[in-house]
Order: sequence, then C-alpha cells, then structure tokens
Amino acid sequence: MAFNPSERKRRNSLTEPPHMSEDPSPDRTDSDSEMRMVLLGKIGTGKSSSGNTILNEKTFGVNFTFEHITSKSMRVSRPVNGRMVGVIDTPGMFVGVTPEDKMKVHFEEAIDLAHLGVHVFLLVMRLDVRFTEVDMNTVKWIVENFGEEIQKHTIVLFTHGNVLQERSIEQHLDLVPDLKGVVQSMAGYHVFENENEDDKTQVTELLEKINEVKNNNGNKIYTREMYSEVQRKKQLSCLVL
Ligand SMILES: Nc1nc2c(ncn2[C@@H]2O[C@H](COP(=O)(O)OP(=O)(O)O)[C@@H](O)[C@H]2O)c(=O)[nH]1
Ligand SMILES: [Mg+2]
Repeated sequence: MAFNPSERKRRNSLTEPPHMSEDPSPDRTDSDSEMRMVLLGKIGTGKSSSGNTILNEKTFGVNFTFEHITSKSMRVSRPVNGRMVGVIDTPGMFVGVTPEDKMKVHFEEAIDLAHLGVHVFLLVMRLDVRFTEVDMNTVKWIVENFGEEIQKHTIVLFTHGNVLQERSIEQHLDLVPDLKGVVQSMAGYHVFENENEDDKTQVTELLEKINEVKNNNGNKIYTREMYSEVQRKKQLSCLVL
C-alpha cells in the first residue's frame, strides 16, 4: 500500500515567498504566475466554504448534498493578496459510498481544469468531528489514486478551527495519533475557521505555506502526466494479479 504516514516529515515553518520563474521550462515546473490549488476530501468537510474563504467571495455552492454528487469540479481564478490564485473545487466523495468511477471522473476533471498542473492539493478535514476509519480510507484512496507524489503537494486544511478554543492544533494532533500520522505524511497543515470572514490572516498564512511547499518542491507541479502514469501502473498491476 502506497500510503506511509511516517515517511514524510511535515514542514510547517514559514518562509519568504520564493522567486517566481516566468520562463517556460521543459520539466514542467511553473511557467505562469498563477497559484493553482485543488480542494479534496470527504463531502461536507468544508471544501467549498474554504474555497470561498480563500477567494473572499461566495462563489462555490456550500452545503451541496448527496443529491448533487453528479455535479462537476469547478475552477475560479481571482487575484488574492496581489497575485492570481486558481481554486478548483471538487464535489467531494465518500469512500465506500461514492462509486469509484465517479470519484475518478471528478479528479480527472479537476486536474484537467488545472491545465499546466496543480501546485498544491488542499486535503480538507473537519476539526469538530472524530477522525474515523472512513477519513483514513479517504486519505489512502487519494494517495493510491494520485500516487505518493501527491503527498509532497498536499496541505491538510482543517476547518471548524473555532472548536480548538485555547488549544493549539499541535496539542489537538497529539491527542489523535492517526490524524497526526496523516498530517506528518503530507507537506504541511493549516487551520481555517470559515465562519470568521473577517480573519484575513488565515488566508495570508495559507498562501505563505503554499509558497513554502512550492519552494520545497523546486517549483515542480503535479501534472496530468503524473496522474496518468499512476493510473497506467495501477492497471498493469491489476492485469498481473
Ligand atoms: N462553523 C463552521 N462551519 C463550517 C466551516 N466550514 C464549513 N462549514 C459548514 O459546513 C457545511 C458544509 O460545508 P461545504 O463547504 O458545503 O462542504 P463541502 O461539501 O466539503 O464543500 C456548511 O454548512 C458550511 O457552512 C467552518 O470552518 N466552521
Ligand atoms: Mg462542496
């Protein structure tokens, strides 16, 4: 199984935004100035709300339920803090309930909407509910379907941050070792409270963390080719088995 929580150390210190290269480059590093991110995760975790918080606009439909499961991934690009940000919202999934082929279609749409590729995936999780086996299976499914490479490009974005009250997110994670393992296997983490619309710092800090992830990845982005390669290998291993 591809997912290995202990294999990657989380990097969470903040650094200055890196220099953005404007030169197209053959190894598919960033060739434009837009920061593209895909919201992933279980239905109802706050993906659309987080997209709205990032863009400071009520652009994605909130509270879409199972009836809307056929809805499509959607991309909106806006300037945020002086730079273009492209947010791709996905309809979400419920591993074990949403048909596998439907989940794949949503992800393929999302990657295609990113054109040149994805700088960062935001794996959205709620802080106000228990971390369950379904949540763990969602993470495993994502890593198996996008490949381990996705872990270098993923920031766990916690919503419902107000429930922490006086506790820090680190103190919370210490109480939930499985969740802490997931976070440590990814490239970073961040906390949002989507009800605090006036808190612009939460967005600024997320964008700084995304810049840091970009920097750590040498500006390399997750591309459609990487996804197709993972899918090809999966099909081959199915044939061999
Ligand atoms: N209190 C609180 N509610 C939130 C937060 N994020 C999302 N919600 C609520 O959770 C519900 C589901 O959010 P939505 O963005 O539609 O989730 P999605 O299915 O992942 O896109 C909505 O009622 C939101 O208002 C948050 O940070 N705090
Ligand atoms: Mg949604």
